[in-house]
Amino acid sequence: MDTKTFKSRLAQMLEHSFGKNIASAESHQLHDSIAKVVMEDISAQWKKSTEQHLAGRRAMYLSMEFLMGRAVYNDLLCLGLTDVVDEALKAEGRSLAELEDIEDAALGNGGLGRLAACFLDSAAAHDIPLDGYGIRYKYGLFKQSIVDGFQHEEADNWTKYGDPWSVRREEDSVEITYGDQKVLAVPYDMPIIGYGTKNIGTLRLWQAESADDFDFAAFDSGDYDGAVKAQNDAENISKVLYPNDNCEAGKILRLKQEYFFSAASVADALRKHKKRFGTLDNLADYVTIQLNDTHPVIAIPELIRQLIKEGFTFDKAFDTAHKVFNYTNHTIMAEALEKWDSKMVEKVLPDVYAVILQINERFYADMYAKGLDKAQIRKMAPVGDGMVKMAFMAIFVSSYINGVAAIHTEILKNDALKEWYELYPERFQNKTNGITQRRWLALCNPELSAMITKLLGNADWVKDLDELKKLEKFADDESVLNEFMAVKEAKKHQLADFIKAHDGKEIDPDWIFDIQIKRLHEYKRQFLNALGILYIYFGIKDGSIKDFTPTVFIFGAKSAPGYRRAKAIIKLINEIGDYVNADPETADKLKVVFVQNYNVSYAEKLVCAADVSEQISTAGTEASGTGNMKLMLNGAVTLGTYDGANVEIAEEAGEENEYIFGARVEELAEIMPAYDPRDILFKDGKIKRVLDKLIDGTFSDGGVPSDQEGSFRELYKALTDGASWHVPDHYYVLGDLNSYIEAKLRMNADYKDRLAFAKKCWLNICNAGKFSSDRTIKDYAENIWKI
Ligand code: GPQ
Repeated sequence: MDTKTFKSRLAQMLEHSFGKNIASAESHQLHDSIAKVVMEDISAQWKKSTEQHLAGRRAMYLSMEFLMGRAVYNDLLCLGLTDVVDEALKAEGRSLAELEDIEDAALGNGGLGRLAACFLDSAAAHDIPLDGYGIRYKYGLFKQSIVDGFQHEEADNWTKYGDPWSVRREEDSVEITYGDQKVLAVPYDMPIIGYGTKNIGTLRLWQAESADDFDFAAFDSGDYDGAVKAQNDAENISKVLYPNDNCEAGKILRLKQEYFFSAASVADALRKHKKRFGTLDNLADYVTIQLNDTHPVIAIPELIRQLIKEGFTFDKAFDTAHKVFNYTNHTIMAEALEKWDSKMVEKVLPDVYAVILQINERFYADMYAKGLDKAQIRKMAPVGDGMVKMAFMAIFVSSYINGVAAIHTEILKNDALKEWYELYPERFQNKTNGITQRRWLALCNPELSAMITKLLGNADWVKDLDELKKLEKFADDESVLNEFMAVKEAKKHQLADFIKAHDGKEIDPDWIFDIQIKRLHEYKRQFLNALGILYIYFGIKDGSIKDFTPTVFIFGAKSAPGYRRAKAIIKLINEIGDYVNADPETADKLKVVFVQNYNVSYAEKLVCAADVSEQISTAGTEASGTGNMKLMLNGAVTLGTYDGANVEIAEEAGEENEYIFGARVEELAEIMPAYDPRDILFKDGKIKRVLDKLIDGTFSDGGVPSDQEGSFRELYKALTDGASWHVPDHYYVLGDLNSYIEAKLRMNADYKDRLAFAKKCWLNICNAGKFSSDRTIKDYAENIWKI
């Protein structure tokens, strides 16, 4: 489409929808009409692609979360329409930048949901027939503001201005049955536009609605509440995203959500397959389903249940399920592995529970046949100890199980799922995560993108990130490094302006930008970063740290609303910020900024402006991480532990171009049993001085009644006594503190040689090719889905 055509169609749409023109429309009206013009434009091609996906073997990605972010810029980029639309708007005194007011589609918590979004993008770009299936939550992840240092949450009504990027497909609705309740699942389809190809994938999100109409009988008899009750109960199922990351929820509503979209998606697959072939016998030849963590594992007994209803025997249905399903594990942390109370599952889903028991029986039969020890069988059984163990059911039935980074998969095989690996070694694979370079470089960093394209002589890297390797020859080219530094500086200025406008805080673009952005979780150790800042602050003040290159420490993180210790850490970071930012003696050396409402759109600004990427989880706890890849791709060095994909980042870019510190997994296995953090606390005066600040009244943890323990004292006790961790300093914060400080100061000193530091950053960019989700998705397609 050329600018003229687009402009006239946009004007028509605005007139038709709102009685406005381009110059007079509100930003959200502009957004709505741009979307509608685009949707109209792609509709024939989308239909064609959908038919093509259905015509051959295809993969379904079942995920409780899809963290899509803002659609408009990405969709225009993928269609090659960015400049066209920008020109059309500018001609009328408007601009694409205005659409920044449009909400993110935040139907996910963090890495797991964002990974799903990157996979859809990569599959679409590379003509892989993959479609996403999830839930159309009315409210996505809460919006965060910081008030007096505390996190406040507000509902995220992301469709408040409508949802022009989705199409409601009433005709594909599915009825879902719970023990005592029937609900309608109505699909809304979002196009996933492939970059540089005609292929358009689909994200199908199910919305819960009442299966029965409004109850007029109840209404007539004066029972107004009763009249809308069924409707409310139904709609509640897709009302809100659970805001927990890496944590099991265990609630009835959550189980209902999981079953809701799993059952609807399975029914959808069967209906389409039957329509085409008239039989379900060859289902597994055409459909493969990837289960994104254990959340959709209930789809396994549900598929078996539906197939039995269609006349399959249990064994035939089980065999089909085995061929169809694969399971991705995203964590080894016990608190995130889903286990459902058997009684609850039986009550909410009686027919599905009956199938689960049959699967369990089959497990016992198979293991007896293999001659496994009885105690061992009991330990591994999908049902036992009064619980349904979703990960065990997934591994027992699926064809393939994968971890999300090399070190994570090794831990699964040798430790967390050792018995399962010994039983089925051929089922285990690694698929190191990736990110899409379309959003995380081309879209968010046009300045660096243009430079890369100019040096390479083409933009092939947008679909083949390994092309970046060719940039290594410029690693000693001063003019190239200077140009890179100028780009980085420009991105730092842009971020500083945005933070000023959005958070009211001033930062100096000439300083080092040291950034930690991710969910707030104890294992991710924002606490370590906070203590490190205090350590350095005191060091600068007492003169033991000299020539410190001025640094702004930037945090962005949401805490689960009920996660008290994580919330205490947010408050602590803000207290430390207020304290050190107010000290004139260090005012030209360090500053702490916690930005509000960190989300995909904010991430797009932050990753481009970072000099240092903080990836400091306790070794063995972060399955992969993907933020680490986004920051690397935009030319930041990693200050990180030997954990998750950091290991592979250091391997690709060279360890000399990162700052790796801290105890490794094998070391921790030796250290932890006898670890006593008080040995460090009472022997190391500098660490004690930092920790004392938590309990000496310097910081306020906020109006806690005097008979209760303050939340900072609770953090202190977690490090020394263990408190609810049972083990003191479970995440080895104090144990890694000195090595963290050493790495940080070394990095800080290295930064002074700007050219040498830029070379490290550059080599990170050159070697980021492996971390494209294009590579990951092709590996899934080839080695798991066999597409
Ligand atoms: N992850 Cl289990 C989440 O974001 N949420 C979860 O509930 C679980 C895992 C993350 C994991 O922590 C990261 O290390 C991964 O990079 C990411 O999944 C994608 O695999």
